[in-house]
Amino acid sequence: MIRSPLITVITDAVMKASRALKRDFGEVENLQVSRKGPGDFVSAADRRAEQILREALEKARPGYGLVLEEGGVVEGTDKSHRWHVDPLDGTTNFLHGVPQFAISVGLEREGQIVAGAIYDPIKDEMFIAERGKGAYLNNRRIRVAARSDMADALVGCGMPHIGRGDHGRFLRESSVIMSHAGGLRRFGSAALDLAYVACGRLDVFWERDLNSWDMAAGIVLIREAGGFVSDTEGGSNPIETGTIACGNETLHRELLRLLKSAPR
Ligand code: 2AM
Ligand code: CA
Repeated sequence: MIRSPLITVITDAVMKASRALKRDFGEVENLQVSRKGPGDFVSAADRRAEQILREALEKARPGYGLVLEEGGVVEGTDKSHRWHVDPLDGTTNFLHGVPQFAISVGLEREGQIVAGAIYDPIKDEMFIAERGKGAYLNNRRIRVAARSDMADALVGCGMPHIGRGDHGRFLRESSVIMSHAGGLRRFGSAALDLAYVACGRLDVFWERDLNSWDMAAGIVLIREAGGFVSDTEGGSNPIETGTIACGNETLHRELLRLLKSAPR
């Protein structure tokens, strides 16, 4: 377990916000039957969790900037530190009462992601990592999976939906992956998918059209778990391009090769 002051700041903030989110998830399950659905309620839950995170992080580290999914960019006086905060990753799951969502908080220092946490309040799984100190799930050290054959691999992905992304491209890419992979999954929370790569549940993962708050914590988790992370073209900065591909060294390389082989 990492017991640094920084990790304590992050996990304390995340646990505080998770209590509100979990309570609200209980309500959402009751709202499914209402005609209007739980949409507005979920937006409020999202904003509430973000507010709790923001207050806790600002109190513990005054001056750090923030990049918030709901609130946008908050400039800090300390120009070398920025939090990337997703108070509810997997919003569509949450809205539909599907228990697969997470809070994700990552810290950028001088352009590098140096620490992060991804917390699944339903399964009570806290994934944490700090640069140079390893990656952990609850109190256990985690590693990416060691498989080297795509035919045995469980591949995670994110798919675009109505009004978003390039649907044709996703179909062409997933078609190539499907014909090589042991299995393909789409769980609906990119942050948790990245955490699952870090602990070896998923062998590889790719997705396009993501934002910094979806990926920041996951990037440091996977690297500290011995994995490789790039954008979908193999470039070194997923946050810049908004695309991500990751896994162990061998399967990450194979994933990039397969994506490249898909017709444009
Ligand atoms: P969200 O739940 O916080 O919106 C689904 O494939 C994944 O993509 C989720 O992690 C979702 O995060 C993320 N995502 C990022 N930007 C999105 C967008 N504009 N629309 C839908 N999902 C988005
Ligand atoms: Ca998200």
